[in-house]
Amino acid sequence: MANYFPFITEEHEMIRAAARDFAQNSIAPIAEEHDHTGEFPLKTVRQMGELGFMGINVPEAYGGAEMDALAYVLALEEISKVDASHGTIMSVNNSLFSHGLIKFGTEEQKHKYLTPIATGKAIGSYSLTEPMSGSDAGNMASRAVLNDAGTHYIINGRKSWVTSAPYADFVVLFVMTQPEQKHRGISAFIIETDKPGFERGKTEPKLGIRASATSEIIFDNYECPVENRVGKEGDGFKIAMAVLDAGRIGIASQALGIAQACLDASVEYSKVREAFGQPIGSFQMIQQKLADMKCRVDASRLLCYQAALAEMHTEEHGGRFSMEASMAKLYASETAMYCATEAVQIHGGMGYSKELPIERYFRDAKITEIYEGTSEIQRMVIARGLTGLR
Ligand code: COS
Repeated sequence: MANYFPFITEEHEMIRAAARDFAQNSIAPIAEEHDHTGEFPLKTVRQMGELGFMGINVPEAYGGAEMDALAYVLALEEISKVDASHGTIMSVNNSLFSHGLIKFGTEEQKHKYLTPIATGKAIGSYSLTEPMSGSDAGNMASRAVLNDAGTHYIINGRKSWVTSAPYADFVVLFVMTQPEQKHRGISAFIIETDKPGFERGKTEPKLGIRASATSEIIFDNYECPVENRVGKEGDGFKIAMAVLDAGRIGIASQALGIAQACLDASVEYSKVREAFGQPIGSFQMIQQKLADMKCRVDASRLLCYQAALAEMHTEEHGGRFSMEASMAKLYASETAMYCATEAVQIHGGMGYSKELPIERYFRDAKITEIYEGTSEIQRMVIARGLTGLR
């Protein structure tokens, strides 16, 4: 496909091509099996780390590829087009874990934690959600209390829906240090999961992205050294939200990959499947579906590019890109669900069968409308950005 976009450089094309090759050659042959068994694809994840896909924005000094937000969008679309589970694991290491440390971490934290994550030698997680707080992220029950010596925080509580947690070496955790201050009393910490007081709950059986493992994590008098706090006490909510802005661009790219896969499969099928003596692509009702899918996929891609460019702009000029990130995530995730639904319909019985990956795309698409902020939350962020009202 011709590159119409002057902001997509040769370097961008190289990472896109490398991600596409890896996805098609190394992920495609195992995607179905891992979806079926739910087994975490540790081997390919490590290989993605060696190729630089696990720390695309991480500076080279900490083992990353030191590329921009657009490179991340391009690579993540290609990986997710083949398998959204790999896309999920890649996005957590890149944005949810690394972004906050790149922006708010100390030099020591970056060396110690970014390097293994960016090279794929370690798996990262991000933990904000609790059993009783999801969209209302500022309302959490888990606590961190500084000990008398002022050396460690003692952490207690239970966090839920933590992506990659069953395999995570490190977790960026958000808990209350000053509960009376509500969201301004939340602080961020880096957790090492091999220390006493950290436990994992059962791995969640999920509808989609089944090869990406998700579980609760439980803290029982976990001792976290003060040097593992990220930012100042009380900075946690803003760090969590800033990280989610970057993360939402990743989920938008993942959704875009799923949507493109649905469109590609549907175009091919409509050319070879015949009914009433003609390829079904000759029928106007199929043509309408293909045309609408194509317009939405391309519009989603433009919103992803816009969001990445907005992120790159704020890196130089300050400000926020919350609205652009939410627009990309909202539109691309609803497009993924739309395209997956239409792809199943176009494929008919074969779309419903496990013989083709279409039903996997359908199951995988749904989560993109839920995690890292539901579609309802994205609409709220967009409207607040427009009006400035709370
Ligand atoms: N970047 C930096 N700061 C941000 C921010 C962002 N994207 N969004 C909000 N803030 C700041 C605000 O500026 C405000 O600062 P002050 O305390 O100085 O006034 C503070 O954070 C609180 O903001 P706000 O009043 O908008 O917070 P709300 O409680 O209304 O929550 C929503 C805002 C709903 C948008 C937020 O809670 C959210 O995104 N929820 C969804 C969480 C989510 O995605 N969960 C999934 C987790 S990953 S599976």
